Amino acid sequence: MSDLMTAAFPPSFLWGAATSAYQIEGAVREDGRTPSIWDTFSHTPGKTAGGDSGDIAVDHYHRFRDDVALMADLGLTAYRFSVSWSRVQPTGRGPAVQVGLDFYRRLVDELLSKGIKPAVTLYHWDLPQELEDAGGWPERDTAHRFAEYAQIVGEALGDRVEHWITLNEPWCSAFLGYASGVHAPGRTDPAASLKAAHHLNLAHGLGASALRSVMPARNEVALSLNSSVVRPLSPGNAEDLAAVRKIDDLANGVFHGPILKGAYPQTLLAATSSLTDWSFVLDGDLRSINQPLDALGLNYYTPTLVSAADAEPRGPRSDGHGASAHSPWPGADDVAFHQTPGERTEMGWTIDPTGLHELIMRYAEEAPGLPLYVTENGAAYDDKPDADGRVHDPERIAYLHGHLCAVRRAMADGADVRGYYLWSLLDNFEWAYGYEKRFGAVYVDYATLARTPKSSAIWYGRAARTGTLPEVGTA
Ligand code: IFM
Repeated sequence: MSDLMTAAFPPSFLWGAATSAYQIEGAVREDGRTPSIWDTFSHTPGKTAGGDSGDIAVDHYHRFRDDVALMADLGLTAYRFSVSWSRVQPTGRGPAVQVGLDFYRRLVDELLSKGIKPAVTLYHWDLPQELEDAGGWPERDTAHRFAEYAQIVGEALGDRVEHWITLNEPWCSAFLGYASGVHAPGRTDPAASLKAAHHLNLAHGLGASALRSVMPARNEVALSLNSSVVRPLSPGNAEDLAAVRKIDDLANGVFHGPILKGAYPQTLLAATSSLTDWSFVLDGDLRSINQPLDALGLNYYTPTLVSAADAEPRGPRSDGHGASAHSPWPGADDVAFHQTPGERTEMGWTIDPTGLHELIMRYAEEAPGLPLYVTENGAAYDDKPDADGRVHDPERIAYLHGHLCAVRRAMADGADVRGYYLWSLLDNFEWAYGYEKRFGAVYVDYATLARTPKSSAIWYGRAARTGTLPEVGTA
C-alpha cells in the first residue's frame, strides 16, 4: 500500500456531503413556495423517467432534523445544501417570505448545534417559473434578480454560514437547460444557451458582490463548476486535439475565462460566431464577473473523450448527458463524443480518479493560491437492501476510496484542497432520471421514506472521524 493511501488528511479538512433543494426537500406547495422551472418541467409528460417529480422527493423539508442527526452520527463535519429561490422569493423579485427563510435558519442552526459546518449554494437549477416566463437566463434581468436574491439570503444567514457558493454547475443550467433541453426549462436554442451562459456568469459576479456587501468579510464566496477533463481519442491526431480545444472552451473556458481571467477565450468566440456575435456582453460585464473569489468548488464524476467527427464513426459515441436530438455543445457539430473505456457506474459514467487529480492540478496551476474544494463527487449504483435490511455498496466504497486517494495525491503535489463533499447524502431525485439512479450514501425507501445508511456511509464516516481512508472492505 502506498504511503499516500494511509497518509492523514489535515485536521481542518472538511468531510462533507452535498444535496440540493429540489432533489430532496419536497413540500413544493408549502409555506408560500411557488413553482420553479423544475416543477413545470417534471410535470410535463415525457420529460423525466416515469414522470417522476420532486413534489415529495425525500421529504427533507419535514425531516431535516433527522437528516442532520444522521450526518452527526456518521461523523460528517460539513454539509452543502441549496436554497430554493422560489421558497424565499416566490416571484423571483421583491421582498422575501420570512417563513421560507426561517426553514433555512432552522436547518443552519441545527447543523451548527451538531458541529457541522453549513455550506450554502444559492442556485442549484431551480429558477422561479415567473423569471423563466419573463425570459429566463437568456434574459439579462435574471442576473440582477439573482443578485437581489443573493443579498436577501446573505443578510439572513451571513452571520452563521461561512461557506457560500453562488451557482452550482452553470454549464448544466445553460447548455442542458437551453441547448439540448434535457433539463428544465427544456429549450433547444443554441444561441440562447450562450446568452444564458453569459448571464449566469454575470449573476455569479453580481451575486458575489451582493453577498459581500452584507456579510462579514471572513465568509468565503465561491462557485461550483462541473469542469470537464477533456481528452483526445487519439492524442497524436491534430484534429482530435482541435476537438479537445473546442470542448474545453465550451465546458470550461466559457466560465473560468471570464470568472478567473476577465475574458472569454478568443477560440470560443470564433467557434460560436455563426450562432452569435456575443453583443449581449456589455461594457463593464467582464469586470463585474471577474470578482476575486475566496475559493473554488470542483464537481467531478468522469472524464470526457472526444475526437473529430469523422465520416466513419470511430467506436460507440456518448457524451454522458442524456438522449436528445439537440446537442448541448453549440458550434461543435464537428466533434464526436466517445465512451471512455473502463468500469462504469449506473449512470454509464466511466470511473477514473486520475481525472479528479488532473482537474485539481489544473486549477492549482491556473488559479494559484485559490483554496479548492471538491464540492461534488460520487456514484450511482443499483443499491438494494439485503434480507436483514442492510445495504451493502462495495462499489461505491471503492469509488470514494479511489477519488479520495486522488484528492490526497493532489494535496501532496501541492494543491490547497480544503474539503470534499460526497454526492449525495441521500438517494434523491436525479433530475431527468427521476428516482431511478441512487447516488446516496444513505438509502431511501421511497415507499416509506425510511433512511438506512449504506456501508459506504459507515466507511466515509470512519474516514471523517479518523482523517485517514479506511481500507476498502472494512465497512
Ligand atoms: O445530481 C446531480 C447534481 O444535482 C449536480 N451534479 C451532478 C449530480 C449527479 O448527476
